[in-house]
Amino acid sequence: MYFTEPSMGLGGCSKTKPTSPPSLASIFFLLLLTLSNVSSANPPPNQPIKTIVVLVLENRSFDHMLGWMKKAINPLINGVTGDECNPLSTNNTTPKEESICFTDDAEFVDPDPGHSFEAVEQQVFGSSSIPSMSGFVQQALSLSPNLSETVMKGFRPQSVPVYEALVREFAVFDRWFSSIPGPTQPNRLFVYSATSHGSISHVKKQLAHGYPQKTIFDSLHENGMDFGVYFQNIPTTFFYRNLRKLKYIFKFHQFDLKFKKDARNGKLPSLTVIEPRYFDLKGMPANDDHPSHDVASGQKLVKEVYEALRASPQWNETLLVITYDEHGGFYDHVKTPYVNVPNPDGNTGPAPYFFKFDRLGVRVPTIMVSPWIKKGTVISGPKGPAPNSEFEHSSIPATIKKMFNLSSNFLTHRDAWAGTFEQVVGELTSPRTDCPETLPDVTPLRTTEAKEDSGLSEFQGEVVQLAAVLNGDHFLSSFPDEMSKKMNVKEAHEYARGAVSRFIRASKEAIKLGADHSAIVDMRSSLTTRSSIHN
Ligand SMILES: *[C@@H]1O[C@H](CO)[C@@H](O)[C@H](O)[C@H]1NC(C)=O
Ligand SMILES: *[C@@H]1O[C@H](CO)[C@@H](O)[C@H](O)[C@H]1NC(C)=O
Ligand SMILES: *[C@@H]1O[C@H](CO)[C@@H](O)[C@H](O)[C@H]1NC(C)=O
Ligand SMILES: *[C@@H]1O[C@H](CO)[C@@H](O)[C@H](O)[C@H]1NC(C)=O
Ligand SMILES: CC(=O)N[C@H]1CO[C@H](CO)[C@@H](O)[C@@H]1O
Repeated sequence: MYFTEPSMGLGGCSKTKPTSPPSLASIFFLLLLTLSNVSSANPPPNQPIKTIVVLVLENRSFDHMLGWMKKAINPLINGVTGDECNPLSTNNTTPKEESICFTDDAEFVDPDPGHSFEAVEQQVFGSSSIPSMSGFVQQALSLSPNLSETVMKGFRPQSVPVYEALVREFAVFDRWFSSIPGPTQPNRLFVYSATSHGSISHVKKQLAHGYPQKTIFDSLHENGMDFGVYFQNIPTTFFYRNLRKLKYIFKFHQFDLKFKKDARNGKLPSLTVIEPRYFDLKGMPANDDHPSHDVASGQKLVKEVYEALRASPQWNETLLVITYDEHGGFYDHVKTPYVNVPNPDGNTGPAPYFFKFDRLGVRVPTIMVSPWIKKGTVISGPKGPAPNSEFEHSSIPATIKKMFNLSSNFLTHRDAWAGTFEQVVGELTSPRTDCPETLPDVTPLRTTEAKEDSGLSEFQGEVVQLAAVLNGDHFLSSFPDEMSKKMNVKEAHEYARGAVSRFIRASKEAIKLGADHSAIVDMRSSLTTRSSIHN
């Protein structure tokens, strides 16, 4: 916070040694900065939104979460009827009767359906050469007999009562796709950078080292606008290397300590990112919706976030975006776009697929909330900018750029192409006053306790490796694999929490010592005590 970009013409100040708490001089300085922002970012006059809040949950398809809302809530929603079926095998020799159709009895799901690049390829294409959405059952069957039914189940609206209320009251997007037909990490990278920098899978080394591409956070910063990441276990936004820089360290806040407080005090930044809990603990269950985590915990998180925003003095200027990184292996009936989707940045995926990033992933649930949204809104495809533009995760940076009139360039060809959603708040002439103050209570779907002594999922393993890099433990010989193999969920949570707070503390120290704002603190393993700073 105390340092500014040399590009803003205030470079000399980055050498001043700030004190903590902020001195009068630095407060004055912040004021100056705020004033100078007015000229650097010019929000279009008739655009009411000043704060965009983004919450990305994990691994569920649109039909799985919201498909049945067509029947129960709004026939305009492109959901399911129950006539959507997948054959046990997509080869022509299997008789038609041998198929599984979509049902409404989704419950607590364990284990986790397939959603790697290969698995999604099979789900989307089956045995045809264009997307047929016919291979979900076959792919699930190849993992376990029970899973084939699991992937063909959707939640009854009353099982996800918070979404039921939000879909009735606000907007549902029924044509929003994940950015690539693959797993979590590359899709998450698209959300704030419109590319995965060539990754189609979880590339552990690159994740731990941090991805190099520019992010929408950097664009906001260039335009003198603020952002904040409210995290629960560990900010996965640290997978972008830039976000580890000293200049951004004050943007990271513990959700439990700060989110409600900042909402209450009207202090939420222009882009507010909420990261769910990725570790499932007794009394503190994971709320990222990832199987086997209970979606009821995700519903509770959404309720908590909504109610805090609804009560905030910023409510009338806020747009909340809730989406899912990818479909998690669950069936969806909408064919994935595969023609003329632009490659973001010239990168292609690795052998054997050499994926050109020229088609999108499976449709995911997206809900938007704001008092500027008409009750019961359903939004399908976007209106441009290209004739074949679609909503996908890159729509988030694209819309932030547009709504906040950022002068920075698009991040890649993909956000330049992705549909923008500012029209969702463009229909009313004044904010609604009838939005509910509270959302329904949620009862857990899972009847057992969290298994905090179980081994880590792939994603949790990556989070531990990120923590190891932050903590300087990646130089140890046990890195990367052994370390996360030995830990159970509870230990991993404690390790990650310790690493993050140590990294943030050391970064703040480095700032006090006058380190360059674009440096990243390089911790030594806690076995040694010193840390160093490098660019
Ligand atoms: C957007 O910003 C540009 C400067 O980058 C400015 O010329 C323009 O007037 C702004 N547009 C609106 C609608 O405020
Ligand atoms: C087609 O699928 C059936 C059932 O899974 C299997 O028994 C059969 O071998 C397959 N045939 C071919 C040609 O792949
Ligand atoms: C499959 O379902 C049956 C009956 O519901 C259960 O007994 C069995 O443990 C399940 N198998 C797996 C691999 O989940
Ligand atoms: C939001 O706008 C409505 C309508 O103008 C007004 O009644 C309400 O008090 C405003 N709420 C806040 C928190 O400013
Ligand atoms: C949080 C979490 O567990 N996410 C999962 C989502 O799916 C990927 C694979 O695509 C898993 O590796 C992650 O564990």
